[in-house]
Amino acid sequence: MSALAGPAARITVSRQPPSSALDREVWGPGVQPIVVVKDAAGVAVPGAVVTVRLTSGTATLQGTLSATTRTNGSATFADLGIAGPGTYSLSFLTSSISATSSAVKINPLPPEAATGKWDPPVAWDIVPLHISLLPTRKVLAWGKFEPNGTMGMPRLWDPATAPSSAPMVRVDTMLFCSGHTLMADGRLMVSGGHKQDTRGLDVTNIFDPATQSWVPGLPKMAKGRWYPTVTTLADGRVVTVAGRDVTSTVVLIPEIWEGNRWVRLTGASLTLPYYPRQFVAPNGRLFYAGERVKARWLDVDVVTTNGRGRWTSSAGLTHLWPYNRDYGAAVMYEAGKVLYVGGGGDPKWSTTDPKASAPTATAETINLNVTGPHWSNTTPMHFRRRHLNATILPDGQVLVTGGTSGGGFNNLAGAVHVAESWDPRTGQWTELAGNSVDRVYHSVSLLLPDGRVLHGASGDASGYPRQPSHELFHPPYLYRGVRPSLASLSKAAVTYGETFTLTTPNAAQITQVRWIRLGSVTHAFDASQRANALKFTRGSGNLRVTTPTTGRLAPPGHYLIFVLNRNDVPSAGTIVQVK
Ligand SMILES: [Cu+2]
Repeated sequence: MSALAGPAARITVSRQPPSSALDREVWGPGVQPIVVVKDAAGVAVPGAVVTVRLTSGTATLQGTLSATTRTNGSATFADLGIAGPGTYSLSFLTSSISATSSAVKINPLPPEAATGKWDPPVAWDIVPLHISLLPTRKVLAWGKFEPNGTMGMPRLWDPATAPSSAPMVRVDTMLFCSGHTLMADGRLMVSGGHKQDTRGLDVTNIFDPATQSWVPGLPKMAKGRWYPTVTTLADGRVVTVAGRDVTSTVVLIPEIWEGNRWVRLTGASLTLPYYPRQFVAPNGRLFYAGERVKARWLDVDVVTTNGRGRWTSSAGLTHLWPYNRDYGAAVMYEAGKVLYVGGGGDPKWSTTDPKASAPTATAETINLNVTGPHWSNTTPMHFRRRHLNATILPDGQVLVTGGTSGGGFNNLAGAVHVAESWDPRTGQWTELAGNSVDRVYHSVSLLLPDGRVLHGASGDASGYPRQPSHELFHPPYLYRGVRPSLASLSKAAVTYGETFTLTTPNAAQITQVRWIRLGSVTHAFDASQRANALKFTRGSGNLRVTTPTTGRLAPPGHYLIFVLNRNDVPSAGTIVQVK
């Protein structure tokens, strides 16, 4: 067929670029230019390589700057955009013929594209200081007290509605100061609870999002837990570490949920502070990142003369900042890579490690994928913070919100409102817009499926102001023009090392695919969130995405999957389960 066409003699623009767009915006697939190449007799010329450039000006044309004509003589550009405000035309060139597009006006980015934006506070009738995103896309949250001072009851909130009207989900134990995380099957494990301050209950509560109810009659733990951390392991078992029991004694022995009951890991006796910041590592062990100066490994299956379980450490696991990072935040922002940021500053904090008089702005990272891992400094935040929250964003950056720069346990005078984000590619922090409410001790942050971040709560403990509200943060990526859209997944549940199909009209524009595990947050730590960049190949109208090879890299459960373009603009998230 192509042999019938003569040399290219005529080129026309059959679909013009957008009449206006934002600086650096990746134009949507519906306004990417199409050109048609024909020979002198009007016969379509296939296989002609068409290049594009700007006719004038100092701006930069971005994206893939060539396209090849198909059988019908048309060539569709994939991901063009222009960096640099102004008005431009594109020139399409093949052989020695060219065509010029209509004008494209490139508008400067709004300030929010650099700083993001906060919505005004939204009222709750409780302080949502324990908060989890469920696989149903609803949010389960509870505080210490009801407005009338009785025991706090969970609320099941649909983010499309007003939180003050969220229905109560009754539970028979006080879940304040429990530990919680999403389980492999999408239910929420809640370990321990509140007898009174510093005295924990030994109860197990599991919330089933499918039935919107609590599972009754579960076995109890050996010890009460007040301020424990609960982590879902690579094989779906769940381990509860630390906290205080009903006699206010620090619980030394972790317990593991396996076969629907708790088993004590008596070989792993260790004094750890409240809400240890811990993660499943690529070696399958649990990595305790802090707040103690020395990080540690927990092996839940090894058996020693002391019984099952063992803690170990090594020289590189000692933090560079030589003080407790109490109420700092930690995130595993990519498999095996942990950021520990801020914390410290309470001279009365009860551990044997050295204590600083003011919180730190410093941040450290560790890569657990290598042998002999060690902490390294990354750049410090612009503000000292404790009681900060750290949230993994769809673009791979880590958002830090709230906290206080002041020394002492919870220094309201030092409340920090300016948010910051850390880019793992550069190690740099960027100052973002500030929220309006002091959110310090008992504050939370949670990534929502649409890519916004809920920052809420604070207080609800004696002596500190109650903040029964949240504010939504719109990250800068929501102000950089049209977002890619993720139409569908070929399946709702995937296995490890599996390749599945993700349908998106932006397939030709996607440069990253990332999933982030659903969050479950309290006390400046999310025990459930973690992220993986996923490998993929581009097809026509779809991507073939490959899941991590093992639960050690991505513990089983539900993740929000996002696709991103080369301008780091993410789609909204779709929930997928890996098991
Ligand atoms: Cu508390």
